[in-house]
Amino acid sequence: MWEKKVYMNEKNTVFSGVQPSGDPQLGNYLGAFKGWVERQEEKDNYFCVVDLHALTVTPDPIELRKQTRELAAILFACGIDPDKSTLFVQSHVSSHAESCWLLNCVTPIGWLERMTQFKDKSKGQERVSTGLLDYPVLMAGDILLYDAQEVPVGEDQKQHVELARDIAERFNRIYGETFVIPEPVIPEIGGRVMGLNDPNVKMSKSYSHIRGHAVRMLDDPKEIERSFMRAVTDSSNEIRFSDDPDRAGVNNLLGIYKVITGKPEESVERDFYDARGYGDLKKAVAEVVIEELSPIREKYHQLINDVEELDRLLSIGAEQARAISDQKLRLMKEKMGLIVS
Ligand code: ATP
Ligand code: LTN
Repeated sequence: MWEKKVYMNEKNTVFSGVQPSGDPQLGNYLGAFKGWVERQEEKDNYFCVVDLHALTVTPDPIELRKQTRELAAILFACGIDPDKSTLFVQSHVSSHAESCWLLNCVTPIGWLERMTQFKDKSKGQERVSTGLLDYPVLMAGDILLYDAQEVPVGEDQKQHVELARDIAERFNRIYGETFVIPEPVIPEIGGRVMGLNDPNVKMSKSYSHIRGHAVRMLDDPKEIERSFMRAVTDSSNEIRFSDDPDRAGVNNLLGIYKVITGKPEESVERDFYDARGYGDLKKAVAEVVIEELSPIREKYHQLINDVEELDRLLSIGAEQARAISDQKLRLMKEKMGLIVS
């Protein structure tokens, strides 16, 4: 009876993180933030601005501090509600960096050298920081400290979540049951928004300074319209979903329209039966994006102009995160044979 009651009241724990590494873009919103907000009620949520991860590529200190606050403000503006979710900055909760060291000691180095992101980011670089190699272990700590069952991420981060599972299993095997084994959750829709200047490359905030690549979440309506009007398409003038790589531009535009309007594909295509060409499609997509992002931009400006309130919200988040993660860190230390005071 007691067990049943606990089970019925229990929500799955969700953990996800985002790096303050550039201007948040439409892909971050559709592939991540929108879903986080929509599912807040159903889950026990931890959302983290992962500033320690951002350090792996040596950002400018002033920019990093600024982008950390901006990203947190954007997340609150999207609708992350401090009464329903814990939103905090990674470096405010010291158990993240500490758990990374402990997990390093059970992670074979070969597991890290095999990571696709590490190989991509280190390719052609003369010097690569140890932090870049160790990035997935810090990420494993983020997830495992909260016993998260679900980790919503884009396709590109699936390998890192799988590594977190391997690390958790190895730790449990060596030291006894300690961690819940997490699952990556990849959104079906909005999973991959592509660059407007090159629809074969994922839209990404670290390229958001490149002209024509991204729609930044804080762009004003004129800029958003301009970006869509310049978007790369093809010469066929056919407004239909397709997996043909030559038609990736139009497919991307239709995908964005579909996620925002929530319409099924047939109905999206029907909306463009009478369109006179790609110009009409681009205008329609720009319109729904502008409508979606405008209230977020307004709320963002209110919050970012009240840094005291923003920092207050973040310190509440950090306190809530500490209450959970400190206990798990203590357990890890005990299991590993450290003297816990
Ligand atoms: P960076 O350029 O710093 O890697 P990014 O824009 O690729 O940044 P991340 O910080 O890696 O974004 O990811 C934050 C979240 O946004 C993740 O869940 C990721 O999967 C999602 N995301 C990022 N870009 C896209 C995209 N183009 N389409 C869908 N989801 C995306
Ligand atoms: N590596 C992730 C960000 C990230 C994360 C996490 C995501 C850091 N820690 C824990 C999920 C869970 C990225 O670049 N998107």
